[in-house]
Amino acid sequence: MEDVNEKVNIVLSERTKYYIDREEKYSAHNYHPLPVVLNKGEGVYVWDVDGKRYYDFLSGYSAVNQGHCHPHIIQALTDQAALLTLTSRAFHSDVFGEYAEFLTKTFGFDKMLPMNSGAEAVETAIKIARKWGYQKKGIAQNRAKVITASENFHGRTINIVSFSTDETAKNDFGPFVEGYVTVPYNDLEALGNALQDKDVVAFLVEPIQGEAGVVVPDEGYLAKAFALCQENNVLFIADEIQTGLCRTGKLLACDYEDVHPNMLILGKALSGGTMPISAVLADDEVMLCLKPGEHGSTYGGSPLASKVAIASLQVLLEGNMADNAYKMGVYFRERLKAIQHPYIQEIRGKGLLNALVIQHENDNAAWDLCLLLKEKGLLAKPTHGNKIRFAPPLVITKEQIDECLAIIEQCLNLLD
Ligand code: IF1
Repeated sequence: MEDVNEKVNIVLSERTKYYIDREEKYSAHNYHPLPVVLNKGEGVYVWDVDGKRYYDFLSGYSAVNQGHCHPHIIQALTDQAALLTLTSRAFHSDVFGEYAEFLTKTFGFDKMLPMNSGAEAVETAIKIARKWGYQKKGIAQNRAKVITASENFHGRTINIVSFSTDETAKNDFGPFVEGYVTVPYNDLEALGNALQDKDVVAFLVEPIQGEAGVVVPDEGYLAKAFALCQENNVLFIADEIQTGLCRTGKLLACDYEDVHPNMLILGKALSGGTMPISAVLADDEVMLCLKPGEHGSTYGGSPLASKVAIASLQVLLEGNMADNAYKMGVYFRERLKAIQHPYIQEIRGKGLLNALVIQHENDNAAWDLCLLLKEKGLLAKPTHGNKIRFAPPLVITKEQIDECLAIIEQCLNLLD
């Protein structure tokens, strides 16, 4: 492998090219991955097919908060996999109730509804909110509206992209679903005005916008938005699929403002990166609007998912991973700012959900920087052009952060 010269000149091994070419030939081109082929993960590290080790600063988009292949989670997975993986919800299992009790008591809700992908859980929350609107708020049939924020990301289904403001996510996927109102993120006046519409059943929001480039709202925004929703008898739905489960330095990002949402959506790290596990949590007044046969999924709440989710949550709680994320996040942002590199426009985030905003005349600077970082042993990916998300597993140590800061500074200096 040639060393990196001034221009980002990446030479791929024959082995790497083989795997990339095969994917290119036989799978849809719905992603543009960094040119690296991984075959092993452990803790904060992943390895490529040539045996090179990297720091993983994406963590599977915050699904691997616990670190890759956490032994306690893998043990729970393999033990249950050998016993009983799926009953469907046509029958009961001996572990789903244990999972439901653990999850609801951990987050302070009466009930949970288990799903698989994050998008499925978002869809579920919207369906429940509409039901609640018709049955409890007395809205006329098919009039329910949900308020969402501009630059949102909540998944890729047709319904969810119906309220996306990102043309790339919705272009040529119409016709779209009605019943959504968009307000600017972090704008309480706009939200207050939109809440005057009596057909509004819910406000669906990310406590920090991940895909938009780790956009942190003003201090107090979440609390005041929640209060406005309460005043107008509207459900506040927190999508904590990416910000939840210790990622931002608290168990939930909503915890920074003591907001207890009417509905909480979890996913990603709920399985520690092993399999799709998501859930919606709410109190009885909302959740019991759903009656048997009105919603479900084949794998939701399976014995396998139940045991994996219990283990994943145990690891986060018993490992005090929120505390480490908080401390390492403060340290990381302070040390990165101290570099004071001319290409650094902004560093923002909470806990270990951070983004570096690049200022550079070359539009590909963020991508080029990620290529350089890869060469130096750190994997990260740009989001929305000039922002690079830095989100390592929450088990990272101060020494490892120091090593990564040195790599980042070295690559900023290599970027021409
Ligand atoms: C992709 C983004 C991150 C999410 C929030 C729901 C979902 C996601 C706040 C849906 C999923 C993933 C999806 C993945 C890339 C990644 C992503 F860039 F797309 F937006 F993390 F920021 N709510 N986010 O972040 O969960 O159905 O994927 O399980 O689609 O490219 P999912």
